[in-house]
Amino acid sequence: MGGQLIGLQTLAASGTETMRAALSAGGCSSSQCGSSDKPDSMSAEIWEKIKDHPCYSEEAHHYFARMHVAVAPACNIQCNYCNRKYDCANESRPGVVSEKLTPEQARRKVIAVANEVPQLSVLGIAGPGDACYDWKKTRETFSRIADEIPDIKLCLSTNGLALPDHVDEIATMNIDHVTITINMIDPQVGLEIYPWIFYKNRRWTGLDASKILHERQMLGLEMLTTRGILTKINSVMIPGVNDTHLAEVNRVVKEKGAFLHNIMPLISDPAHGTHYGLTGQRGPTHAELQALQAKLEDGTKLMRHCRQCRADAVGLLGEDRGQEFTLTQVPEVVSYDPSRRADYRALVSEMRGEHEAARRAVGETLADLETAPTCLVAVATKGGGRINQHFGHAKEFLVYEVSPHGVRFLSHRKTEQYCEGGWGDDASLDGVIAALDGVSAVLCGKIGDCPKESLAAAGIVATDEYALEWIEEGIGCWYKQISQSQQTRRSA
Ligand code: CLF
Ligand code: SF4
Repeated sequence: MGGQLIGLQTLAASGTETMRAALSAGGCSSSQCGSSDKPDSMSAEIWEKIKDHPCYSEEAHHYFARMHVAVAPACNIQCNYCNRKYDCANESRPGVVSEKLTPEQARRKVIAVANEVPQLSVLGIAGPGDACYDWKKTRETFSRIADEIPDIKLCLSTNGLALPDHVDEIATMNIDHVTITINMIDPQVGLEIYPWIFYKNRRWTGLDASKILHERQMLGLEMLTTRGILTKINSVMIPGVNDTHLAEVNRVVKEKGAFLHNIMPLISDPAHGTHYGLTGQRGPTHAELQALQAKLEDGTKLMRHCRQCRADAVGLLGEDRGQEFTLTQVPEVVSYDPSRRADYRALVSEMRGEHEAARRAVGETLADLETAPTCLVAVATKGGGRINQHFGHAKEFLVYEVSPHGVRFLSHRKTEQYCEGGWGDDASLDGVIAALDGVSAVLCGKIGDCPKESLAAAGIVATDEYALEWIEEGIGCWYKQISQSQQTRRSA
């Protein structure tokens, strides 16, 4: 195996033929089935809505990109994990300040990105502030952009308080995806999260505030469900405040038709100056988050690939190209050229058919390994569904669970990049090893002997033997190989 490693970013900058050749490299060619294949668990109509949305479909996040524009900074509630100097922590990573734009500046920026980033499929408004409270700016931004790029998906995130006032317009504007942050369905729990809200021209505190917010969130969710708009519920997991309560939240939002539930860990830091940061409220550990996700397995479908991205993020979920598209770098006059996005989509449509076929084939192969134990495998990828990133360049690893039941995405683990400017840094490698706790193997596009030996000493197999293969295919082959060699050793 081996060969040149090609990321989607490179592909996107290439001509159509180069894109085709590179996207095809290393893949399974046993099937010609198309991307219209939908999972058995959903209708064709829903699949059509989510198949290009990187947040609503885990599969789509390998191929498609989102961008956010921060156009609606006003907010009508106070959350204890926010101090308003930073992005809205209901959707984005706290402690980050995004570039605020007018609707016209946002239009220019989105067109500039759409011309350069063919993976772009979704435009989101996700703070700072509340997209529904600052509705005029949200509406103007979406309508300007939808006029010029009609196939871009519009997506917004809200705390829900002002949502019911705008659901009818949301429906007529073809906004197919709405995120509501719901941290509680019991106003008593809300008392510890929301010190006040601003509603009907006055400020409400205490249980009244919490009750109003809860009722408005439930009403908004029901109204969206009735209109067939897909909803994602974000819940910030706050240990000792709502962590045990979130199972109940999951049950209720499922009942009310939510499509997806995204449990986000509270990120709390005194430097952020938030109430929780200053009072020492901790966020959940990785293990606590995973334990809760495991408990919710049978409830509303869970989102596990959220990156808590910036309110001005641009690119695939694991990357952020926002700094390449700050307002000063965007031309004063821009005109949209749809050709590269169209070419890219046509190619992805072909390739994800192959990917799906490879996934199915892996499932069938693994089913024979009845007695093999479940393992966690980490993968370094630049996108496209392939094992295609150099170990030393990875800033995150995707972690999959593999067993005779198949290969299943579990989570991502962020880490410091080990290799900068051609040199590996031992301190960073210790961090990478710590981030890979519990993982049996790392599959990557390339890895040197030195990190490979250190990983082996920590009990982690690292290999580039599956470079450029589909992620599930590579993991399946590795698993089959080690399971069979273990079996041979046992019977010898
Ligand atoms: Fe943006 Fe949110 Fe739409 Fe996605 S993000 S508004 S649904 S387009 Fe996605 Fe980013 Fe997680 Fe949000 S990874 S923080 S879930
Ligand atoms: Fe901050 Fe968002 Fe909460 Fe408003 S809704 S207080 S911007 S975290």
